[in-house]
Amino acid sequence: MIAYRMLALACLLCGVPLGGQAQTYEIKGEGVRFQPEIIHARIGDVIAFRKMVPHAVESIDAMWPQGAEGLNSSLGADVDYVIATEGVYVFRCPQHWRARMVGAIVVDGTEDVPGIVAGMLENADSEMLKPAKRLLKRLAVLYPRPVETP
Ligand SMILES: [Cu+2]
Repeated sequence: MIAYRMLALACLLCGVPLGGQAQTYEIKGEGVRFQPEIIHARIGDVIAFRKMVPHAVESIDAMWPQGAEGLNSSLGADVDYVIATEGVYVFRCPQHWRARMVGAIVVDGTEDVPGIVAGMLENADSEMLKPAKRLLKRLAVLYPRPVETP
């Protein structure tokens, strides 16, 4: 019983819901794309970037949940990232940014994903963030904004 309580406390502290098994999701570098490009995950899940030669992963600051640890891997290196915060995470390969090599993680339970994605799309009008637009449009289709009734 005490052990169970300790476990429950540990799970509370690390944000993993008790009874929920943390999953590992693999994202591979394929050509100049992340495969898959969009992943749905839960807090506590691990995103495992594999087959990263000749790629790298870098969080896009303007499209990353506030307070979440950034991501910045070395060229060609595998990297594991543990999801600790709700939100929508958009990352890129700096080597193939111009080729629009971008990916996203959407965390279950995130409030107003359509609103977040719409905000990111507006941001992506700037010349600097334009390469993210293709992926954000895919996200906007997956998470449409509710139709407003007059
Ligand atoms: Cu790349």
